[in-house]
Amino acid sequence: MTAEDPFAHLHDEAYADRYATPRADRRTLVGTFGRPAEPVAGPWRLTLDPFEEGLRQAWTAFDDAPPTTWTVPRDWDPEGGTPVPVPSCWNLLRPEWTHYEGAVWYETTLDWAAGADGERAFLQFGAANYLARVFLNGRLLGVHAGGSTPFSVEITGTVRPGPNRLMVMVENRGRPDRVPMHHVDWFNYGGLHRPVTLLRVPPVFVRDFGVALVPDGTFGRVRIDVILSDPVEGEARFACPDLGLDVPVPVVAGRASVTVEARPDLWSPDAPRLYDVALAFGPDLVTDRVGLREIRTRGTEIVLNGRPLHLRGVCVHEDDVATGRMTSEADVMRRFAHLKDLNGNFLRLSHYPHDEIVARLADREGVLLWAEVPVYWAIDFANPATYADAENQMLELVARDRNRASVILWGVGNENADTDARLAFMVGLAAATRAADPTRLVGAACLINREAFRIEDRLAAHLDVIGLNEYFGWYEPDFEGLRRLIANSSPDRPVIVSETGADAVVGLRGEGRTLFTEDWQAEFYRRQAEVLAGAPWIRGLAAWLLYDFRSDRRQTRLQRGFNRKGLIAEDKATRKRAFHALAAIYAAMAADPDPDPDPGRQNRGSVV
Ligand code: GCB
Repeated sequence: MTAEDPFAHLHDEAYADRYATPRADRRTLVGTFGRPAEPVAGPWRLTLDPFEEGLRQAWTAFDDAPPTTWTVPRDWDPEGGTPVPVPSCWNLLRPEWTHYEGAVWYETTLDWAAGADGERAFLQFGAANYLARVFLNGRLLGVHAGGSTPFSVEITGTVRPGPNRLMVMVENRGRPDRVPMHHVDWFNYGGLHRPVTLLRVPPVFVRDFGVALVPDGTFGRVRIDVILSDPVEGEARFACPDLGLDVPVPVVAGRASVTVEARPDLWSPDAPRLYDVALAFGPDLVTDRVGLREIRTRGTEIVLNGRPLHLRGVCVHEDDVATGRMTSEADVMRRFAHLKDLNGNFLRLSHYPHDEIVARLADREGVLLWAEVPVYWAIDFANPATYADAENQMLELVARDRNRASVILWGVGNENADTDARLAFMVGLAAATRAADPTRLVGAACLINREAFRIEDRLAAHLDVIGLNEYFGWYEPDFEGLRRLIANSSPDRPVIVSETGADAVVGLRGEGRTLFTEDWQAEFYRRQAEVLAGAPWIRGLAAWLLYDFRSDRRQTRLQRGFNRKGLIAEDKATRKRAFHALAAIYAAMAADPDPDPDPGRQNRGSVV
């Protein structure tokens, strides 16, 4: 488009090509690590832009001039936007926005006061669903894909003292090439649903800082990994006062890895011991609070700190009737309290990365976590761009949560048909995940052969833990298939039932297998538990799921836009009968957690 031809943009369908770079991805992600993060508090305004006129017409180049001074008409001005809070999901802010999927513009003024000489500054976004383009003073600073992981853009050099115009375009269309694709069983909330903050750092700074127990069975070595912003040489210093550690860390070409001897109290759900750690490089100082533990498999067992572990869990979506995907500490602590009342020790964070505070609080509270990326159902496995997106989301998640002891397993996929393209995709993703983080297990929710009734998925050979999603007794009328599946399967590695469940409407009662009744949902869990007890290689259960959640696939008079498999209704308060049934099952499991240990195991320790 030129200034001379106000109509050229109407005929330019390649308009988005001008806004494809620079990418904001895992390479540009800056860990906060205890540095003060200033909230970009707004006020923010939001404008819906279903046709992406903002890109077509370059709204980002507009100045603040009032309409009385315009020489040509405009289709956007900052005053036209609706004041909105950030973070938030736009769907819940106005009734007419509930089902809006498309582009919006967030706009605010960033007031800037320069800091120390040479200081660099970054804007950090906790998450933006799905595609975000960040413009400061009309300049595109970064494009990020993926709705649930953090990203940063550097504003040094673009930001000026005084007011700066910050515009963020967020677009959340369901598309077949995205991760997830358009067809999912949850609600596609849009927007800046996690905090936006400003981070100031020295000219050369610590981008990434990992601290983990070396998983070699000795429980006596701690590895420290550091990545700096620039390929410099020098020496960093690592300290952990409670372990008596204060050691030099030589940096070569901006990277460092050292292993030190230490005898930490190991982190576990019963004793979630955390240590304060710090790393200094020049004027930069980063800190964290980490648990040190070892998670591995041994035959068909999952082993935490050398002791077999049985996972008593429940899946949970990040969904709230009032705030959508936006979460809070109180919401997370309520989840943990419900898990405790279920006599559980494990949450599967379905089906995408949840807010960073979840794993931080789980570290503190001693909750075990399965964290995953939304490689869900029939995503475009043959598309290299889709793979790159999935891998980037996974590596951003790993970078964000690598120091969280509570995260024991990375989930690389959920219920994906076993095609060649999917196998290549998932094997690559599992390998990339392991390479980025050798201190956790890699798993996925796998498939069942529904004719031969056995666990059969070529991906299983590439995983540490096989996830099994099964709904015998709900989508299938009885449990016979599950009995056969158990009799016909002899996996050589641990299996977790990564989902099983039944819908129930609060207060609906009935005899026998009357679907959607609280009675059948409760009985379903009792029968499931009986049958699953016959499989010694099943090392955990993640019931589907803690709370009812919004899903537009669910439109019967009983569902009314909600998946009703919650043990608790969407009010996050009303417990269904199945809640108590599962609590009793888990109480019994906790009392006798490992009735049939792996026969190959030599020394049986006590069970966590
Ligand atoms: C599944 C999916 C989960 C669904 C659930 C259901 O297997 O993994 O996302 O919500 O079943 O309720 O059908």
